[in-house]
Amino acid sequence: TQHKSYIVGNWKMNGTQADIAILKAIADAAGSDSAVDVGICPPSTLIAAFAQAAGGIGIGAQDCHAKASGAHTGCLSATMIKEAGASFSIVGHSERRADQGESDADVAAKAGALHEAGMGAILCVGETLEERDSGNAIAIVTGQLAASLPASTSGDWLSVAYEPVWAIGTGRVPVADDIAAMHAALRATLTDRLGAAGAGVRILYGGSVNPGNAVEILAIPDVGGALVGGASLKAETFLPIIQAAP
Ligand code: G2H
Repeated sequence: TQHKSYIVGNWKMNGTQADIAILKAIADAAGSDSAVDVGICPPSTLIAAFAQAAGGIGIGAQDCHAKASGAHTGCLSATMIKEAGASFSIVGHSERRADQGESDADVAAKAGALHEAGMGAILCVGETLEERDSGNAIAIVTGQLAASLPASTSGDWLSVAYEPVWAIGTGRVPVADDIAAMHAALRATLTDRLGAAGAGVRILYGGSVNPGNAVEILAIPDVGGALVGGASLKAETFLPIIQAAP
């Protein structure tokens, strides 16, 4: 059961109330496109306002805490972002793995919390340039995925994003064969762990996706969509990527 393509914008630490106009432009042009699922993850301060204006666009968070509540200053639980209007969240983005020191176990706990809250998760994995050059990228990234999946998991709420760290915000993208090989290996890990449900999990590619490379990337076997950073911040660059979805 393969789903339709899933194109998600990750706004990272960008965006103010004024940018609801950008969301509306994207929703007007693509929100009723039934051929592709579209999501945007604004900073948490904008989730509620974006959810109100989202039309057919799914609104997600960029992170959530693994616990439901408690003494965790500055953090937000899955049920909090859900109440604000998010239907899913990114977890384990490489910027958080690096900047906040998140481990695979942390990411698995966050994904589990989202599942428990009845939300979707986009679970990010990816190798550094050093790891790519070592020739072990596939073993490293599939190991990361296996260790970042929550223990009791079915398929439907989950997406995976393969984001090579060296391709993020750099304009560099792996060659199509390398993306295809990694996605095939991640698929094998998913079916290994989830059985038949693993076949339906969408595996997104992320890292310097733009209007110029989206058609080629989205046509690669087992690329189920894209997680888009910089190019998702403007309708002029995000819409062509949505339209590039097969
Ligand atoms: C990778 C991606 C979005 P960008 O982080 O998750 O960002 O498209 O800017 O490389």
